[in-house]
Amino acid sequence: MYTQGLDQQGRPAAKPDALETAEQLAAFQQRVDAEEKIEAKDWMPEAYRRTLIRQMSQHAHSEIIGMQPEGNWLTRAPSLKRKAILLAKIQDEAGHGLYLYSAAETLGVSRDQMVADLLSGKAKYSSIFNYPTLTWADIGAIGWLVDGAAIMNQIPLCRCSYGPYARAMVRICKEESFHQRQGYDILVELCNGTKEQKAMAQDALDRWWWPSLMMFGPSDINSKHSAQSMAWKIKRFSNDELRQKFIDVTVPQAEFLGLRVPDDDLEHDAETGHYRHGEIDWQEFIDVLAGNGPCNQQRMAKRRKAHDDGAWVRDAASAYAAKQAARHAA
Ligand code: FAQ
Repeated sequence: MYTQGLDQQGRPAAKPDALETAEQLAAFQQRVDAEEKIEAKDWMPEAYRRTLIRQMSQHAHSEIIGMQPEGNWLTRAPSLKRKAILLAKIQDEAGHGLYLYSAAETLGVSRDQMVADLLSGKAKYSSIFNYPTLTWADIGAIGWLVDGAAIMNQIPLCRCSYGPYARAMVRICKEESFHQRQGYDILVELCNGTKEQKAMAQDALDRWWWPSLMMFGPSDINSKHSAQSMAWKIKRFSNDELRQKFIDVTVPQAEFLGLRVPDDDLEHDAETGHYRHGEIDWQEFIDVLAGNGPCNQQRMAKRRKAHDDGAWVRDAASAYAAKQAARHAA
């Protein structure tokens, strides 16, 4: 299907930006500045559409790939209650992926195309999901830190200028907030448990702390999209601002657990009220984005296999839809 503004593959058409007049761009910016929501059928600059498709599809892919590290512990959760909770959380992540694919489809790109871009390696997903879950405490750390970072980044997205994305984020944030608490609850229990359980919690924090800080993206000076995305009110805060908010909220939570944040340079600045933190290893971030993290290959191989294994379901659904359509036409 050919949708206006898109090519036949469902990608934003290579419509030269030069065809967009200064008046159109100014009127668009005025609407954004006035905090009006931009809706699917409204005129928008092609670069705005492309930016949203990139960010929203990356976000959706992250939710889908993000099920894998937790799925690893479904059969080994320490109790039936923990298993049921984890299963519900993972199902929520799948749901978030689906809302986000649907919201991105309102921009004209097809879900098939977005999935093809993930499977071919063209589209990214969050760096954090390329790290392994070695112990049960990692499931606690994912909820506490990864969902915690996700919430910090995503609450402002509820006020994103693009209506369908902003509305999808409202429900997602409510669910993420529940996820964050279940992760913290796992760690509270471990930290109040045996010496070995507490050591397991500390080890999880040691391994997940820095990758969680990297979730917010490159530092502001290296963030190529931030300035434009903030002008368009897709992003409301810069990567470094959100990272700082996350650190300020999370360090006291670690102290409550009796755990040590693995950063020798971490220091509370009484004057600013913020924590100063040590240097992030950006080379590690670049390596993970380049496909060389500990689990990149495994994550993509599993995703491709799941996609191939599901081909019969898609075929059956299409055949059924065609039969229904034919019956309807007759
Ligand atoms: N990983 O110029 P910027 C979750 C890329 S959901 C990989 O700063 P931008 C729920 C970026 O795409 C987690 N790539 O880019 C859950 C760009 O590359 P490109 C996902 C990254 O877009 C919990 C380049 O670097 N959340 O956790 C990362 O303005 C538990 C330059 O960066 C979202 O996606 C990264 N960490 O800001 C699920 C939220 N950071 O495309 C399961 C929505 C940057 O030019 C279990 N997204 N890159 O080749 C955003 O807010 C933004 O896209 C940022 C990046 C903040 C991630």
